[in-house]
Amino acid sequence: MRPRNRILLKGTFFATLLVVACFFVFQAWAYQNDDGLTWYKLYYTQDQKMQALRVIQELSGRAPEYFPDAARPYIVAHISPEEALDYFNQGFRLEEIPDYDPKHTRSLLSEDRGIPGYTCYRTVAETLADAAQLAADHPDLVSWSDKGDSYLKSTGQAGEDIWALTVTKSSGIRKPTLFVTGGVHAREYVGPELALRFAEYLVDNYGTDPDVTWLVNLTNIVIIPVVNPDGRKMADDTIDQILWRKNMHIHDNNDCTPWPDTHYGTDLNRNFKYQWNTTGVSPDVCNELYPGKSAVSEPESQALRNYMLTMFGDYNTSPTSPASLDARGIFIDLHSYSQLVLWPWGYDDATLAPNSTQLQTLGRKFAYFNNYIPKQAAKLYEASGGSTDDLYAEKGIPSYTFEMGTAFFQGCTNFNNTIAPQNLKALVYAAKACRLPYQLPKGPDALNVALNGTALTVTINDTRYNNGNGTEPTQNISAAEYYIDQFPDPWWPGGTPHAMTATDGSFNAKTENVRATINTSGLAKGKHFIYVRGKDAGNNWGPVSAVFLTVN
Ligand code: 0X9
Ligand code: ZN
Repeated sequence: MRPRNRILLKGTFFATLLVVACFFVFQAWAYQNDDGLTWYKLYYTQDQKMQALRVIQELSGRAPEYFPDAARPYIVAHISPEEALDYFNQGFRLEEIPDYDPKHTRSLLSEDRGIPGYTCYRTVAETLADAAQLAADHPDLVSWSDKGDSYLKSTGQAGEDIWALTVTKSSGIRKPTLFVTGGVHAREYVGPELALRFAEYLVDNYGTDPDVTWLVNLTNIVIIPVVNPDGRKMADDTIDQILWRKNMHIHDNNDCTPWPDTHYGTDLNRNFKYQWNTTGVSPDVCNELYPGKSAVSEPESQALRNYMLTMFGDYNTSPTSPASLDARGIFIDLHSYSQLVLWPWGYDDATLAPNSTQLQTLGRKFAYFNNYIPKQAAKLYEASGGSTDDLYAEKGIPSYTFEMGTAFFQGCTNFNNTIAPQNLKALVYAAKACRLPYQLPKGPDALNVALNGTALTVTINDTRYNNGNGTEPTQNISAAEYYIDQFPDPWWPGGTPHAMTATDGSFNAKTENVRATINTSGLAKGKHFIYVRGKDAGNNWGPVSAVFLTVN
């Protein structure tokens, strides 16, 4: 945190006017540029919105940016001491910005979007607006709905709703759920952006990419991009580099000033029910790990918890007995940073989750895609009251934390080139595997699915795990098969499998090229799905990959 000089001017106007005037003169003297102007933040209230817009116009190029969506909205303005006093008298609160760099910011006059200096990340307002637009543009694929209030909203202050995006093709069929959350911790820029890009990737490739198409047809993909919008608005402000983590709930009338060095709020990832307030927490309301007054005390965690408990079946009888291996659904909570894939338990490093072996297999599979280290969450450090422990404890659903990247305010080059593409692949795999998450990850992947006329070729590979923390057992490939339009799933038995053969004549390796010739007689004209999967010698079928077959 760079040092700052924070001066908030408030109090009775007449009593302070003289002091204030002297102060401005001093500040202007201390920080003014050669032109006699000083950089200030002009904070305004919701009631002063129109007034703020007038100031921006009035100052023209001297008010290069503003933050209408910040928890405390403000304008950045380059003004004289006389102007500063004038704005103060008009009701603005002023705070000088000693080392403001105009080159760092987006211009008010342009169409620039994103967090200033980190423009690959949409602000809270942009994220919510773009998600709402995605739903408006694709009503058959996307819905956008309000699942509750943030703390500030629930207490009648500004605040936001907690919004959920569901990507799935409207139909009456049963679907398993992949649930993805981002932005539980305000300062972690990567999560919300990745979550929304995942939704956009699915929508953009629906109908052209065969895997995306069946995934959206047959899966409920539910995404809450910003679980903690109030806190994230604080962290959207890069002039101050406010590394806000928690929500915006002030406890015991303690606002924990001087922030940004300490912060008020509840750590939402310590506020969930299972094992609440047992490990990795602090009773100090100003500590980053303050877990709240009681389990699920915060409106954000209530909204998230109530909603997530409705979207999954119940696959365990208690947190201490293994969930059924037929469980359906996956939960991934996107955080940053540390390049880790983590699974329950998080609260205790001496207790293995009852499905620890299966959680580890899927964790090593995710880590194959993002190249992170897979491990039990509590082996990083013990932390109670996380949402992933809670869902796994309640329902037996495999639940993961991705700790992505290498910084909270992660640079955009790394995000765009590495973090986003790698983690998108992990999320697509999660969408495939959520049909049977305790079984499919043991099986091989079907890759390079290609059709040349009626000649179908595929590579079946059993070796795709990250072995950076223990080695996942792998087996030779033992079979491969394809289905025409009938998706192989225990919910819909009776599809017709067509066996494929090893291109080299025998199934005797961990990676096999396989082939078949598709008999298209009797198929209706138009587009068909060819679904392919492979099996290993441990009798584990892997997830499906698809290709389109067009019959003319
Ligand atoms: O502490 C957290 O809530 C997560 N890390 S973060 O840096 N994003 O704050 C980790 C949660 C995973 N659980 C455990 N380590 N127990
Ligand atoms: Zn986090």
